[in-house]
Amino acid sequence: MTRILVTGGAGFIGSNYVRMLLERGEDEVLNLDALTYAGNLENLAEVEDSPAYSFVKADIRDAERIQAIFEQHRPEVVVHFAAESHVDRSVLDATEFVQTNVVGTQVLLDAARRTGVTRFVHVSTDEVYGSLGDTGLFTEDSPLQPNSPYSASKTGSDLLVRAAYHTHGFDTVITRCSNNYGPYQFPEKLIPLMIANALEGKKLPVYGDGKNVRDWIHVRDHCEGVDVVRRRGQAGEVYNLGGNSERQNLQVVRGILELAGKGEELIEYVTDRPGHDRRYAIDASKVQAEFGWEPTMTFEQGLEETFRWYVDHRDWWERVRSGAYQDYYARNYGARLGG
Ligand code: NAD
Ligand code: TDX
Repeated sequence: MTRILVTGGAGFIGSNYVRMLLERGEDEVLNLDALTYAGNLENLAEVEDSPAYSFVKADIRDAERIQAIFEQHRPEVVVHFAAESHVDRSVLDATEFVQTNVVGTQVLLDAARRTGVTRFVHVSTDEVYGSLGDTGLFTEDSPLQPNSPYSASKTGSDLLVRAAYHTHGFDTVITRCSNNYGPYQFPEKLIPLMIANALEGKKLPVYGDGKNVRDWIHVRDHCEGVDVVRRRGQAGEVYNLGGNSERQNLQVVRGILELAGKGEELIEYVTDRPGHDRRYAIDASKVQAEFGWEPTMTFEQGLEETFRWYVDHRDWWERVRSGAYQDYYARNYGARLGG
């Protein structure tokens, strides 16, 4: 059994990853999460009674507290998901992005190195590479050209992880994945937002011309990819993970409307996101060649499964949509959406 400390395990991808580890039953999991607006322990209700699971509420920006937790629990491996993750929020205010994504990552690296952690897995994103034109794919050697405060802060954290390896010989690996979707995704990201709005008969706010392209991957495939890199990745290396499923936003939105049995009149074109990256697409051939990992779910299969999940878990997303989230929704879309 490996003692794995997962940061951000109450969020979307982190909770899917924790569930996967506990269902497999090979490791002990300590979930460290500050429970921001995006962190919800309900996501782990099915597995929280497992004897191999424990939770600690802590903020990765708090160096003293983080050091004490590492000294007490002595994790062997860290898998670092915790982050401010939504691009639109970073456009409105980048402060928390710099504090959590950059400063928080350095706090974790320091505590992990000082307490003898043997491997640090940093979960990054394809957005660090910037934007593509109509052709080509991001490889691990593509230049880092982030365009949003979110992606710039993720790039900052990637570079600090890289520096910990090169300067201190600390064992780190970095994964860079494309857009995730699936159960427990906070309904501010494209797919769950559009599903929830379609189910409620609300307008579906499409930014710009709707022709921006994302490479979609089901969260379970991403979690498998992170785990293969945790077990088999080489120290100091970066591994791209992608879904081989490029879709224009409008294709995604139309697919959701079809599943919901609703018409295109619900689509509303709204002012574009400032600095909106046009296209992301990932070349994941390195991880495929070295470890045989590849995504297993087609986008159409995954979207339908995800749609059903949101239909069956309406109480979950209605609860998370209340309160603080509503304030953000009004700030981001208030002036953009008519009626
Ligand atoms: P999320 O916003 O759903 O979850 C983030 C989690 O981190 C939450 O549980 C939150 O409470 C926690 N957190 C935030 N600030 C914290 C702090 N200061 N201290 C401790 N915990 C804190 O995010 P997600 O979509 O699950 O993304 C997880 C990771 O994967 C992020 O690092 C993100 O950059 C990366 N990633 C996401 C995607 C995607 O499509 N969602 C794609 C590639 C990479
Ligand atoms: O209301 C919307 N309307 C719209 O047209 C929203 C929320 C999004 N969009 C567009 C913007 C993007 O082109 O949909 C696309 C996807 O948007 P998001 O779901 O916000 O994802 P993205 O900006 O691509 O970033 C995501 O993928 C990389 C995650 O949020 C990041 O955490 C991850 O690193």
